[in-house]
Amino acid sequence: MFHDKEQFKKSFSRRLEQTSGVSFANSTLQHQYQTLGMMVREYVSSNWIVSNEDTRKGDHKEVYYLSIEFLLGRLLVSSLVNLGVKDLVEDGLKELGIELGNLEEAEADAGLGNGGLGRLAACFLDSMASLTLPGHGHGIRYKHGLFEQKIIDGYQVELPEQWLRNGNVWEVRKPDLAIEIPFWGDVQWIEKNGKLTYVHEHAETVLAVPYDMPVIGYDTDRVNTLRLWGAEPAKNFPSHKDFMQYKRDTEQISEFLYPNDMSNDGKILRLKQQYFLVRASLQSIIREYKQHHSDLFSFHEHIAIHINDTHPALAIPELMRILIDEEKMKWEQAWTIVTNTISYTNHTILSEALEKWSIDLFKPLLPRIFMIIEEINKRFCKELWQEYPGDWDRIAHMAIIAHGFVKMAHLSIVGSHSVNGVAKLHTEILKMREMKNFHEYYPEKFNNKTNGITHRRWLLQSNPELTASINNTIGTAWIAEPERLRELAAFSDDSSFKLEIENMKQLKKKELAKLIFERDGLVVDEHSIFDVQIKRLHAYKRQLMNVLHIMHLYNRMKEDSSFKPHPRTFIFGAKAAPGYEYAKKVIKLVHSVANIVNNDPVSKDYLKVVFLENYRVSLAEKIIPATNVSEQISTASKEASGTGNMKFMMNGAITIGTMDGANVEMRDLVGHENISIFGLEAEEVMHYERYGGYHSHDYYHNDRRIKQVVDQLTSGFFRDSYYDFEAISDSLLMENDQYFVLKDFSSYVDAQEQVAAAYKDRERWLKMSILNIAHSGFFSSDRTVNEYAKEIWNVKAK
Ligand code: HBZ
Repeated sequence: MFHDKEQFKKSFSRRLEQTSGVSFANSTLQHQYQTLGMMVREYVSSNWIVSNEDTRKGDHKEVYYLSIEFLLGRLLVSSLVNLGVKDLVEDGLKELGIELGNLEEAEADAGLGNGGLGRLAACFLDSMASLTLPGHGHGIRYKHGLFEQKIIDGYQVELPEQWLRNGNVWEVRKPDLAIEIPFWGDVQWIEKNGKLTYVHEHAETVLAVPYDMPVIGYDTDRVNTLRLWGAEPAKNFPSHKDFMQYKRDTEQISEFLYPNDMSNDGKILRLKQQYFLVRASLQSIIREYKQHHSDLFSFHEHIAIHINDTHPALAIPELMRILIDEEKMKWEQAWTIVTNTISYTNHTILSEALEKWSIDLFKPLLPRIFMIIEEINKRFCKELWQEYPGDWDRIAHMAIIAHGFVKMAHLSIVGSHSVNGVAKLHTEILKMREMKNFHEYYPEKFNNKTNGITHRRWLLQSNPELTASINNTIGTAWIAEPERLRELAAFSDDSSFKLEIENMKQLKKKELAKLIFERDGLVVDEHSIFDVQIKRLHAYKRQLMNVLHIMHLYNRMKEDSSFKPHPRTFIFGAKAAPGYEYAKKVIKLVHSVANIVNNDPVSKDYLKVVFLENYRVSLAEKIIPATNVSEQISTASKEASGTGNMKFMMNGAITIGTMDGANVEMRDLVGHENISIFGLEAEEVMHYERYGGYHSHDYYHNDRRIKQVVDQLTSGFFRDSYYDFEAISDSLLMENDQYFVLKDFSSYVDAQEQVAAAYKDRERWLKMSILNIAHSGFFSSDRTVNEYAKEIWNVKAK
């Protein structure tokens, strides 16, 4: 069906009419998209079956990646790229009068994640399949992904996201493989055949129904599976309950993705989601495993289970439960299997994000799991007592259950054989600070796996023009071995390659300028510097510092008519968690600054501020290729890695950033002269945090530029929002500027000036840009996933 163009055209038109029930001439984009989607699924189905049967044979180790989020984005074009049929399809459709780009837009983003953590899971799926690793995902099929953001008068408003409105062509519902999940009830110990065993009585049961999606690798027959679980009422619903009420309560479990990245709100529905995911996934993994193994004694030799942050950490007590209660193993034996099966990635050191569950809430919902965690904790504390006799303080700090809470990070460390951070600096901070006690006790468990991104989506698919230039210059071997992008370094002084790089960027900027005009009616100068900060809105990511810098540039222009900066378009995209008031004020501030700067005759030809509403994966794919300057300006030590930074680098943007997360490794690779680094370093930040000594008032009083912009927040300078920015001003002055915005301001301004100077020097800029692309291959998630496979999972490519 995709072998030659004529054949493709024929099957496409025939199927379109068969499946949509309208004539080709009357078909809509949605009909056309659905038809092409179905054709792709059918095309991969035989390879999918072969891969699945291969799994069932059980002659090699498989890995399961458990994640509460998979931020997949759109799948049509990435599937066509990975199958190597994109050009053929694009040409064929064109001859039928259809633009592939329009079909692409007919697909809703699968936005089943908040940000970096969820997108990382999606990149890993792509890499595992492309490397022919037998690796599968398990997650939740949220009916509504991350909320849709509308901006009204500069304020964020959240609407429910509806990605399933037109169905989902990529999924196959498998009701025959549904699994019952019990909540609540009581645990009774009874004697059975002379042995004490437990029964879980009076539980309320929810049905977990799997929806499978094929994960198609690049240039390979391997098709892995992403299994997403949906919650439905079980057959035997509790008789004491009203059915409609019971139905609502069960379906609620997979209704919404929690929109809080970072903050832990301790809600019972969230805990239900976590156990729902874990229990369904483990049952399904073990059910398949048992098709070719009679017992679970060597489970860990055949299966690796990875938990993406602590959200699926209940996999540890749940697997213990299965081995002890169902398989009747001894505790010690079960524990060996569990710890050798599970591995854990930590994504943050921010204390407000660390998950803990109050016992009062946990114990009634998951009575048996709670008992098992108590036992894990008891045994762990006993071990600690032997190692550190009398050191109560240390033991209390390390305990899994303490002060009425279950600490999920502690459970994850104790119950796994590997704990990894997501960039070198982050892993060092984990080892030396945040998890110091655990690192001392289990040094062998800790390791680093610097994050990566799939270069297929983030370069081949989103920037085919740049991809073509690279191919013309160094050939195509880099696609299978992305580190070979380094061969581009030899062309960093080549004037014809420079010209091509310049042209490609210009093309993408033109496309983005058009999009901005269509969305907002705003005309931006295509030849201005496109300076971009796109990521979740957070105090530690310091979008505020970026805005204050824009205000400062504006103030300079107003005061000094000879100051004419190189024209710049500042582009923002960010969702704020719905309950995060500060973040919402920063969004409002971006709009208020835009209002002034974009309209004042003094500044409007030099400075433009754009906020792109409803930032998501598909929008990132359009923004990143068009970017000149990538803003990665978090307070040092706070951003575990960042992955957006890598996408920009791979598309030839120059980074302005702090020594934080993976920025540090980017600088080491590309060289300090090709990246603009500024601000406090992690050690300095942590020193201030521990010992004090930073007083934001000093910076406010001693730097006229700072005083001016901070005063403007509350002085009536923004006529439309007189009281809005008091909280922001307070965070900087009254609350002593927790994220060191004022402290880093001056070095940020200097770094921005250097970036502007570098941009003016065309030769230098293009050389920097080429060298960034050339050194970005390390950040392919293929490298990352290979490291996980070899050093943590012990799984091999097929
Ligand atoms: O994970 C991010 C880190 O902030 C970022 O530095 C890193 O690059 C990325 C991948 O490792 N963390 C998140 O995105 N975290 C969440 O989205 C999140 C979601 C739900 C939570 C907590 C955190 O309950």
